[in-house]
Amino acid sequence: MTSWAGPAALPGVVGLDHIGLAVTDLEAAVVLHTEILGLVLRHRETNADQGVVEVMLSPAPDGPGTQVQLVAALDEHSPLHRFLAHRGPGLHHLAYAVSDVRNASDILLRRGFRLLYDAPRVGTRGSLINFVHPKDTGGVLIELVESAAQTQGQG
Ligand code: V0V
Ligand code: CO
Repeated sequence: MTSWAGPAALPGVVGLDHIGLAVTDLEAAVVLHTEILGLVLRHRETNADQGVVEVMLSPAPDGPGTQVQLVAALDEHSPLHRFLAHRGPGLHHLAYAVSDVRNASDILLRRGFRLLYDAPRVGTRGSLINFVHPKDTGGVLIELVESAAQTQGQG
């Protein structure tokens, strides 16, 4: 049976932006996802604030759609380094596209969820991001992403 969001549900979730995979060997993971699985490499970026090198790939040749984000630790201080040491490579986070990351974070905070940052930080391609603690969301690290286009009022 279809369940519709109630009035207290999070507003402005506009899509599943990406699925984050923690990897130890970024170049091997890129080869797997492009040469074997046939995804298209769309973007590569180092995010020192997040302690990661990340690569965005898309299964759709004619548009980005939901993407796969490969994330590798930049150094041993990275949260990714800790994750890989404890749990090994694998699914790391789910990123929902939201129309307003501050608003979404505030609403979740008021409902008792732990947000990792007091204010959004910069994510891939100039997006604004925050995370909900995995212990509050059934063991899944949830990222909220407001794309740069949305921030600039273009989308
Ligand atoms: C840790 N835990 C996770 C988890 N990371 N559970 C599910 N998914 C994850 N990704 C669990 C871990 O197994 C422990 O459970 C517990 O949480 C505490 O773990 P910990 O090792 O002590 O870790 P903490 O608490 O020091 O740090 C966990 C958090 C940290 C989530 C707070 O990883 C963090 O700050 N993450 C946000 C930043 C991040 O991940 N950036 C990389 C993506 P047990 O064993 O006690 O049951 S960057 C990105 O996506 C970008 C740039 C983008 O998209 O634009
Ligand atoms: Co991400």
